[in-house]
Amino acid sequence: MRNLIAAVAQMGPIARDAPRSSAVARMCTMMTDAADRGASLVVFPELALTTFFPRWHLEGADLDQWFETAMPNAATQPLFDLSAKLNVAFHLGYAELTPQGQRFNTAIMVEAGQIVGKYRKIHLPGHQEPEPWRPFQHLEKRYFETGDLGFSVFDALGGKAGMCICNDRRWPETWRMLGLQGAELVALGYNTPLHYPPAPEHDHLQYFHNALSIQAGCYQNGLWALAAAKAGHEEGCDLIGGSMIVAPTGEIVAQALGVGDEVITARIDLDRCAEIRRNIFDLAKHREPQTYGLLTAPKAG
Ligand code: CDV
Repeated sequence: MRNLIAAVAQMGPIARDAPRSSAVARMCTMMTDAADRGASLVVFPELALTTFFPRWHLEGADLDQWFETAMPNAATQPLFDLSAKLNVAFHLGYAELTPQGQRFNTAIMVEAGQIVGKYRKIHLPGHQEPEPWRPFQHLEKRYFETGDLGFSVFDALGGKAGMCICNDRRWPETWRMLGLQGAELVALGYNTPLHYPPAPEHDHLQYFHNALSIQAGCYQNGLWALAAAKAGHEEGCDLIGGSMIVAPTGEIVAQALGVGDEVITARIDLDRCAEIRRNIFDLAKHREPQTYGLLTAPKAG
């Protein structure tokens, strides 16, 4: 199956007091919609089961409540069951608490009821300590460890797939690491506030920077991207929409129009990756890694 219909399921806001079952029910509705349109994959957002809790300073049980200690679990089992019934693979972002007590911002790819890929977010934005001057916090650096699974590429949907999460999409290293391993399809979810407190002069560029990053990543590595937003006015914070499916040429082939629950689909021909990879971005032929040493030097400061 080198040629498939893929879906991105953007989600509108999730209230702080909404149980996981309500988010899962919304995802099941969108998975059914995607299947009705012939999709064999549906991509859900980052931290898709709950509201975006890093916007608050939380401790102890108030923090633990947002994390999953097993996957699947009782709340998410309906998604796994529906996926198997409809024969639709899915990508899901969630907060993971491991048996060893480690916390990660995680995404999985599930195909035929099995987890075939797992990724833990590497580029964690925000800050460690609460900063009261902000209208809302962004405490990902406090709540999550840097992902320890690397940027891995795995077999899925008849091709090579990879994942990244939200802030990762802004970093060319993310895409290049996936591209170098032959990824043909990258699934990603995001929660991006419209207002960026440290540099509000860039607020009007949020949609542009989202598209710019994803389109550049696709073109420069010759791969497809399926990018799903959690969008809309969530607990006083506006999150951008703009979920999209991008071709290896960098062209947007489908895009969400609103900031609510919305399924978009596109036909994806994985063989189109070769249009870019055999030509301008033939990585094996044209890269000059002996000149890129600074890219892997330890970071300053
Ligand atoms: N969830 C995120 O990683 N959000 C960041 C914001 C904070 C800049 C993003 O890169 O979209």
